[in-house]
Amino acid sequence: MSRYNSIVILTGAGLSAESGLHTFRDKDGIWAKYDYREVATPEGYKRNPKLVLQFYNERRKQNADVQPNAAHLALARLEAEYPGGVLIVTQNIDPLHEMAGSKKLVHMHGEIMKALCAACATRHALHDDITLKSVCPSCGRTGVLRPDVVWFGELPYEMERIYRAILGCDLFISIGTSGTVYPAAGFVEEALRVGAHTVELNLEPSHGISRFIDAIHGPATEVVPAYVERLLKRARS
Ligand code: BJW
Repeated sequence: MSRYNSIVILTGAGLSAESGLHTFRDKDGIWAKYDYREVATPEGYKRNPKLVLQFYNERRKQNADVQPNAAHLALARLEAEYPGGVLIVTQNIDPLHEMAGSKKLVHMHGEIMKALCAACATRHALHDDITLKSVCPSCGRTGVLRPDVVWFGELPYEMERIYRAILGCDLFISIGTSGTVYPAAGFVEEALRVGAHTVELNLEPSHGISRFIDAIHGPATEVVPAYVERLLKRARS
C-alpha cells in the first residue's frame, strides 16, 4: 500500500446499515417496500405530496434514533489523523458522518434533517415533520417546504467540488454502495482516468466491481476500520 496525498471516499447506504438504517436495493431494502417513482421523483411528489412528505417524515424519525457505527468513526479518525487530504462524498441523507466527527463532507443527495423551500430555494435545519401547512421561515409562504433530498432527475449537490476533488485524488475508495445510481456510480471511472488507485469496500461485489483495482468484501464495521488502520500505519512508516 502506497502513501496517498489526496483521498476521496464515496459512501452509500451500506455504511449506515449496521447503525440500523435500511439500504435501498437489498432484499429488505427501501425500494422493496416503496416504488421509487412514487416517493423519490419530482413527478411522484407532484402527484401525491402527502405520501412523499409522510415517507420522509417517517425516515426522519428513524434517523433521530441512530448512532454512528465503527465505520463512520474510523472515517472521521482518518480525516483527523491522515497527513494528506481526505474528502467524504456521501450519497446518504442521514447525519451519521457528522455525528462521528467528519468535517470535510459533501452530502451529494441532500440531508434528511433539512427542509428545502421550493419557492425561495433556502435550506433550513429541521427536526419536525413537514406538512402541507408548514411555513417557510425565510419567505413566509405556506405549503412550499419539501425534504432537502435529491430525487431522480434532479441535480445532486456540489458536483463541481466533487469532480475537482476526484480529478485531484490519488486514492478513491467506494464504501457500501451498489454502484447503480449516477452520477456517483461514474466517479470511479473519473478516478481511474487520472491514475488514482481505486478500492471497493462493500458487503459483496457491486455493479462497478470491474473498475476497482482492489476490493475487500465484508461488513463495513469490520472492513472499514481495518483498512483505515492500514492507511494510517502506512502513512506513519
Ligand atoms: C453493505 C452492508 C454492510 C449492505 N457493510 N456494505 C446514466 C446512466 C443511466 C441513468 C442515469 C445516468 N445518469 C443519470 C441517470 C439517472 C439517474 C440514475 O442514476 N438512474 C439509475 C437508477 C439508472 N440519476 C439521477 O437522476 C441523479 N441525477 C442526475 O443524474 O442529474 C443529472 C446530472 C448529474 C450530474 C452531472 C450531470 C447531470 C439523481 C440521483 C438521486 C438519487 N436519489 C436517491 C434518493 C435520495 C433520497 C433518499 O434517501 O430517499 O439516493 S435514490 C437512492 O439510491 C439514494 C441513494 O443515495 C442512492 C444510492 O444507493 P446506495 O447508497 O448505493 O444503496 P444501495 O441499497 O443501492 O446499495 C447498498 C450497498 O451496500 C449494496 O451493495 C450492499 O451489498 C451494501 N451493503 N449492507 C457494507 N453492512
